[in-house]
Amino acid sequence: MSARRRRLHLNAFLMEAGHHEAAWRLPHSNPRADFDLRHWIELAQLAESAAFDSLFLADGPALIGTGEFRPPGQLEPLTLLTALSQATSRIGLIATVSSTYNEPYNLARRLASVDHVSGGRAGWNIVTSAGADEAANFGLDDRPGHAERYARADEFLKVAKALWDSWESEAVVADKATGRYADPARLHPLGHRGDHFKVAGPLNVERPPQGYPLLVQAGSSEDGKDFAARHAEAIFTAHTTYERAAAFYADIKARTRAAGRDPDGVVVLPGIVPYIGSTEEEARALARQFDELRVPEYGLRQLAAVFETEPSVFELDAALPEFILARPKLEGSQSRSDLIIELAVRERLTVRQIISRLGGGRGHFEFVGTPEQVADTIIAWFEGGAADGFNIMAPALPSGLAAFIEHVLPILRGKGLFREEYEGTTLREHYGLPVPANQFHD
Ligand SMILES: Cc1cc2nc3c(=O)[nH]c(=O)nc-3n(C[C@H](O)[C@H](O)[C@@H](O)COP(=O)(O)O)c2cc1C
Repeated sequence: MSARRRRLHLNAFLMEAGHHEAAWRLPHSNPRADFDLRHWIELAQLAESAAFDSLFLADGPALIGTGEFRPPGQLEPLTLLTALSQATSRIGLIATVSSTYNEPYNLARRLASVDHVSGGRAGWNIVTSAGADEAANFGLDDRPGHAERYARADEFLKVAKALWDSWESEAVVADKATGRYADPARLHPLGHRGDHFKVAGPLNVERPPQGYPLLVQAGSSEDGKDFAARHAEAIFTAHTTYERAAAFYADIKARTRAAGRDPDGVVVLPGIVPYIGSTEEEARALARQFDELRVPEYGLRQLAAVFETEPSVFELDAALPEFILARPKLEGSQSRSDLIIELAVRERLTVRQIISRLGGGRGHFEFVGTPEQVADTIIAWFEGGAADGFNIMAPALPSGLAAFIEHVLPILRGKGLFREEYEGTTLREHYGLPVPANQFHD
């Protein structure tokens, strides 16, 4: 075992003008940031200047809401990260991509391509897509059920890994003298025939520099945790309290062990939305500024979407309706609906208070305080067994990321908990994770 001190892993989770739903309305925000490549390059270079492990992008193949109250579109993340790979040289590049609305061959190829053009910096945040609106964009009348989506994801991963392995590292000979380009014995067809996919292979992209892109996962239901234990090398997760995060952390490490994998090979990364002020009062004023810009109608619609119901079932000054609390598991996002119910019941929140609490990070942990308090919280979760690092979700971008870098990172570095500069060049190296063995090569 390495005697090296355990270090925090920090991703810059980027989202147009910021994670808060009203970020685009702040005086200094660019409301058109979503499609402005200069904005994304500025953020990527800012995060890389601070030696963050990775950029992280969420995604889904449907409009977010109706667009009435918040920018509803997104650049396609693998395209955006490809562009950003040419404006950076070290930082990892993690894209969220659905296993439900893609085919393994196309997606394995696109991810392998990003890994090649970025020199080994690609990561795939695997999601199964919770929204019913997404299915309607793919020729389906109904969204596939929760268990069905995870069954498909499992087979998807099996096929994608085989495709990435289908070229052995030594497959290309490129011998000009003999005219022999590749060794066919080192190119492996799959002949896969399963419940969801039939894939011949091999891939038409040679084995990526990292073996395969770093496999990240988001989806913290029971099915999601079992899936993560089998496949994920990093997990993005949402928790509103330290206790819930610590329970999740212990659970996921135990499931990973039970799946026959090394629990240290799975990096657990909760999200945190930090509102940073030089005094507590200043931080509270900052958080208030965001909250006052929210349009409650947007929050209500988002809440209704999570609970797969209509906004009209909610009363702003009442608690969540009984039928929401009493319903069996949803077919959409189970962990997020559970999280909101748990938060609402624990803190006895009205609907008005709930949508305010979800405005900054959609259920991720929000923290309002001084740089020292933010750093102390991060350290408490890290050292107390609730996190291996965090997805930093700045409420406004770039200002919130800049504040975190300028005021919080020096404290973490002062305690030896975060790197001063990059020590490796690939995302796997930043995470301290090995290149996976090739299943076709012994
Ligand atoms: C922290 C977190 C982040 C997520 N981010 C996304 C995302 O960016 N895009 C998406 O389609 N689904 C996202 N999901 C939802 C799930 O991947 C999936 O679509 C859902 O059905 C499974 O979540 P569950 O396992 O909690 O039910 C996220 C889930 C979690 C817990």
